[in-house]
Amino acid sequence: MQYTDQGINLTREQLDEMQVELLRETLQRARLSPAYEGKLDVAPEDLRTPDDIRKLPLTSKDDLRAGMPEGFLAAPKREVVRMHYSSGTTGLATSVYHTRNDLRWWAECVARGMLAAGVTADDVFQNMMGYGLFTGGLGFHYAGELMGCMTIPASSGNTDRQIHLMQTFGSTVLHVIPSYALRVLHLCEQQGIDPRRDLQVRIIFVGGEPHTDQLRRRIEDGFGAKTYNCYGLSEMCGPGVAMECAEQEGLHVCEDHFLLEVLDPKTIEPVEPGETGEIVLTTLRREAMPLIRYRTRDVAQVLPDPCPCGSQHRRVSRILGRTDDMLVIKGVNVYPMQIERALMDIEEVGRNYLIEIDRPADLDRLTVNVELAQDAFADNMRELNALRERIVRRLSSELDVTPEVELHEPGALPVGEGKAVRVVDKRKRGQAKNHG
Ligand code: DLL
Repeated sequence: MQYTDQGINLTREQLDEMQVELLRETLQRARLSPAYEGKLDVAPEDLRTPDDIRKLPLTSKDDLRAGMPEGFLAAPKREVVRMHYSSGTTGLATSVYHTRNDLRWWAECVARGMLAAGVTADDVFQNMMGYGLFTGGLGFHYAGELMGCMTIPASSGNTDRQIHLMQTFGSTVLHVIPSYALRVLHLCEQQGIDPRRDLQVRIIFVGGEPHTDQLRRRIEDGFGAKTYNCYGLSEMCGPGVAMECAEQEGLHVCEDHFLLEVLDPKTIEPVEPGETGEIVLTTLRREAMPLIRYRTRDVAQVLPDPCPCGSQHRRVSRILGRTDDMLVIKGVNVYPMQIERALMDIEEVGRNYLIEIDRPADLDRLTVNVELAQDAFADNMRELNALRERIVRRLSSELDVTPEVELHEPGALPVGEGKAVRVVDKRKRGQAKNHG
C-alpha cells in the first residue's frame, strides 16, 4: 500500500466545492441508517455552500447512546470490517463502525499529519498508544506503515520495556498520551537515562487528552524533540481529524474528510474566526457510520490567518477544554486546564497532579495534589511550606478560588496507562473524569 492522498494541495475554492459534493453524498448514505431515517429532509440542491450544513440537525453523544448498538450504521453489516468502542467514562459506551474504505481514509489522514511533521520511511516509529478498542493505537499504526516507517506496535504501559525498545531500536518518532510521556521521562530519570543523550527521538505526536502548552514544553525539553499535537475522537474515526504541520501553530483539520463548524454552545450559532466555541464535525467520506453535525463538546478557535505552510485546510487552536469540563467550586467556574497551566509554570512542580473536590460540612473544597520535581523535594519542612504557600498563591490568582495544596514526592501520584484521570469530584459519588 502506498500513500496516495490527493487532498492536501487543494485551493480553498476546490475544498468548498468538494465539501458540498461530499456532503450531498453523505446525506444520501446517512439516510440509510435507522437513526437518521426521516430526519434529513433537505434536498441536495439546497446544499450549495458548506454553510448550508446549518439546514441539517445536530447529533449529540446522547443520540449515539440512544442508537446503540447499530442505530447509526448506514452500510450493510457485511461491509463492516472493524468496530471501535468508546471507553464510556462520561456515560454509556458507544460503538463506531468502519468499512475497508473508512480505514484506508483514516490511515491517510494520519499519514498526512506525519508527512507534514517531517516523518519519512527512514524513521523508526514507536506507537505507545493503547491498541484495542481505543482508537489511539490502531489509528496511527496503519499510518506509520503507510509512511514506510518501521512501526513498533508497543501499545501503552510497561514503561521499562518502552524505554528498552527506544534504546534498542533507536526509535525516532513516538506517538504518546502527554501524561504518559511525562511518566516515561520520570522513569528515564530514575534509571539514569538522559533521553536527550541516550535516545534518538526527534518527533513526538501527542494527543488523546487535554494538555497545556506548558506541559508540552516539558515533554519537548525532556526528550529534546519536537512535539506535534494531534486531535481526534472515536466518533469521527480517532486520531487524525486535525494535526499540526511543521509550523506548529494550530492543527489543520482534514477538510476534505470533515466539515468543521465552531459554534456557540448555548445559541448554536457560528462564532467568528478567532473566537472560542464548540467544535462540531460532519464526516464527509465515512461509509459505515456517517455522522451529521456531531457535537464534540471540545472547545477551540479557528485560527483566522492562512498558515505559512501553504495548506488551505483551516486550522484550529489546541483544544482549550470541554463544554462539560467546567467545575463549579463555591460558585466559581474552574477549568482543569487553568490549574495545569498555573502549575506547569512553576519550576519546582513535577510531572503529575490530581485535582480533588469534596464537600465536607456542606462547603466545596478544592484540593490540588502536586508532585514535586526531583530537585525540589526537600526534607526541610520550612522550605516545603514556603513552596506550598507559593503554589497556593499562584493558583488562587489564576482561579479566584483558594485551593488546598498537598505536595507529593516525584512519582507518588497514580498514573494509568491511558488517558490521565485529572479530576476526582467526590461531590458526585466519587466520579472520576477523563475524556474517553
Ligand atoms: O482520544 C482519539 C485520539 C487518540 C486522538 C490519540 C489523538 C491521539 P476518544 O477516546 O474518543 O478518541 O476521545 C476523544 O479526547 O473529544 C477530546 O476531548 C480529547 N482529545 C483527543 N485529542 C486531543 C488533543 C481519542 N490533541 C476526546 N488535545 C476528544 C486535547 C484531545 N484533547
